[in-house]
Amino acid sequence: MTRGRFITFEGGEGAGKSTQLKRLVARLQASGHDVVATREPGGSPGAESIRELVLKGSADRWSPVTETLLMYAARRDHIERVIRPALERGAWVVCDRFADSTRAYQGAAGGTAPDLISALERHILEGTRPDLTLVFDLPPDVGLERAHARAGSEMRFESKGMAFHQRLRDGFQAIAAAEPDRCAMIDATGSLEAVEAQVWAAVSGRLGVDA
Ligand code: Z5A
Repeated sequence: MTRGRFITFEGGEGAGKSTQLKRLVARLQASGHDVVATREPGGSPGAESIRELVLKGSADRWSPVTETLLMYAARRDHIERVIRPALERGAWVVCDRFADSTRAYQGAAGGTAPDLISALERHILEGTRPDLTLVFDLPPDVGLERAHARAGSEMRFESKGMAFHQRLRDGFQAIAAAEPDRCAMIDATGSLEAVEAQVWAAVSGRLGVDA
């Protein structure tokens, strides 16, 4: 059995990841792929319980280091119970946020030491890394406006202030620049159709899928 493919969607608030993830999943399914759509923090029952803890409450409820550990506790459960079994049976796993969000939110924007994050990546991911990461990029004020306009979003991170969100954007850009073979930058400022076209070009071009 060939291992499946692992695609992650990353970027700041309100960048349009969830909207585009649904479109990509529909397109991959229409072309006959077994697709598992999932998200972080969350994606397994235990990780969804941790999501409740980490996304609710005041902006300073958890320190960046505590958040890092909570994100990695959730991620380990998600990997063990959902991501790895799906990849092993040959499915395509499409995940809304993954390890780069910890590097950007808790690391670049929050100040958690890069050494701690690298050690967690090594010991907890144990090689479960994305084949392709789509990094959605747009100015933080545009993303926050979109996120506020949409009902039902969690506000803990959205309420952290513009300087935090600018460091976040810089952090994601740095990740994409450091790993260009894995990461594709997506200009998220365009129309839904324009962004979808960029997503499809990256997935079909880099992973060789037809539709
Ligand atoms: N987090 C972390 O700190 N560390 C970690 O390791 C991980 C996560 C894994 C998850 O929250 C939070 O966890 C997240 C980071 C942190 N921070 N927050 N808050 P979430 O799952 O509730 O939300 P999110 O991941 O940040 O996504 P989002 O804010 O929901 O945004 P989005 O998924 O990128 O966007 P969207 O929901 O698809 O679109 C937002 C709105 O814009 C919506 O009304 C759309 O209709 C509209 N939209 C979308 N695309 C367009 C275009 N192209 N033009 C105009 N309008 C658009």
